[in-house]
Amino acid sequence: MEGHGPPWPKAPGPDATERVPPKKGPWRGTLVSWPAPDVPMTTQPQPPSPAPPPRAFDLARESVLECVAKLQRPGTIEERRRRMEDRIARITEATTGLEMERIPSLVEEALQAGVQPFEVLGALSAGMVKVGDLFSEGKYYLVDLVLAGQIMKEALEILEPRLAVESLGGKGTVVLGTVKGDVHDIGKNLVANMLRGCGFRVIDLGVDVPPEKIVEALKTSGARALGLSVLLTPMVQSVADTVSALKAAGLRERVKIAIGGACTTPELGRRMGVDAVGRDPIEAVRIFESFLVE
Ligand code: B12
Repeated sequence: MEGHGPPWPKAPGPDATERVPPKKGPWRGTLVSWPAPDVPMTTQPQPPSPAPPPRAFDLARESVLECVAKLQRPGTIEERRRRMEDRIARITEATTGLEMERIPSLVEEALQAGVQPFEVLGALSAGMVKVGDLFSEGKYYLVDLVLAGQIMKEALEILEPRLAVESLGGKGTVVLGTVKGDVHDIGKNLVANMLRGCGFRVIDLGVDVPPEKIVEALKTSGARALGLSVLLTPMVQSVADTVSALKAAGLRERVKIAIGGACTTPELGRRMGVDAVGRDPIEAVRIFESFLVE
C-alpha cells in the first residue's frame, strides 16, 4: 500500500547492506539528514547505538516496584498483618478463657503494635459472645459471666480513651438506659461514652429502668432521642412497654427511639415500633446524629 511512508531501512547488523532511503513512494516524514553528513555511506557493520538514557517515568516506576517488592518481603506488611491478626485472636481467646490477668497487657500491646481500638473492641466483644455461648451450653456458670463483665470493664478502662472521636459539641440530648428487668450495662456505658465523646449530652438512667422513669426524664430534659439497651430476650417486653408509655404521655411524635444489645435485631425493632436498631457504638453515633443533627 502506497502513501504511508517508506519501509524503514534495515537495522544495522552484520548483514547490513547499503543504507539508502528507498526510492519508491512519496516520503512525508521528516528525515533531518539522510545519510548524516559526517557519516560516510558504508557497508561495514555499525556498532549498536547506545541505549537511550532512562526517562524519569521509568526511574520512578522502578523505584515503586522496588518498594513494593521490599514491602512484600517477609517481615514487612504481610507479616505485620499476620502478627496483628494473632494479637486480635489472642485477645478473643483470653477473654473467652476468662484470663483476667492477661487481658490488660494484651490490649496494651495490641494498641501499641498498631491494632485499631475498634478492632480490639471487636476482639473483646467476640470473646464475650463466646462466654455467653459457653454459659448457654452449661459449661460456664453465673460466676463466669460476672468475671467476664469485670474483664470487659477493666479492658474498657484502657480502651475507651482511645475510642473517643473528636467532640463536635452541641449535637443534642440523648436519654439512655437499660430496660426494666435487665442489669447488663457494659454495652450501654460504652454507647454513652461514645456519644459524649462525639458531642452529645447523655442522660444515663442506668439499668433496670422502668418506663415511667424514662418518660419523666424525657419530659424534664426536653430530649428528642431515647436509647434503650436490652440483652435479655424475656425483657424485650420492657421495650414494648416503654414505647407504649411514651405514646400514652404524648411523647412518641417528638422522641425518636433506638435500641441495641445482644438480643436485638432489625426485625425485633420493627415489631417493637422503634425507629432504629444499632449493633455498636459507631452505629449508635450515626443513628443519633440522624435523629438529632439536621
Ligand atoms: C457479662 C454478662 C453478664 C453480666 C453483666 C455485667 C454487666 N455489668 O453488664 C452479669 C453477670 C450481670 C449477667 C447476668 C445475667 N445474664 Co448475662 N451476659 C453477659 C455476657 C457474657 C456479655 C454481655 C456484654 O457485656 N457484652 C459486651 C458488650 C460491649 O456488648 P453489648 O452489651 O451487646 O453492647 C454492644 C451492642 O449491643 C451495642 N449496644 C448495646 N446497647 C445499645 C443501646 C443502643 C441504643 C444502641 C444503638 C446500641 C447498643 O453497642 C454495644 C457496644 O458494642 C452476655 C453474652 C452476650 N452474647 O452478650 C450474657 C447474656 C446477655 N446474659 C444472659 C443471661 C441469661 C444472664 C442471666 C439471666 C443469667 C442468670 N441466670 O442469672 C443474668 C441476668 C441478669 C439481669 N437481670 O440482667 C444471656 C441472655 C440470653 C437471652 N437472649 O435472653 C446472654 C446472651 C448469655 C447467653 N448466651 O446465654 N450477664
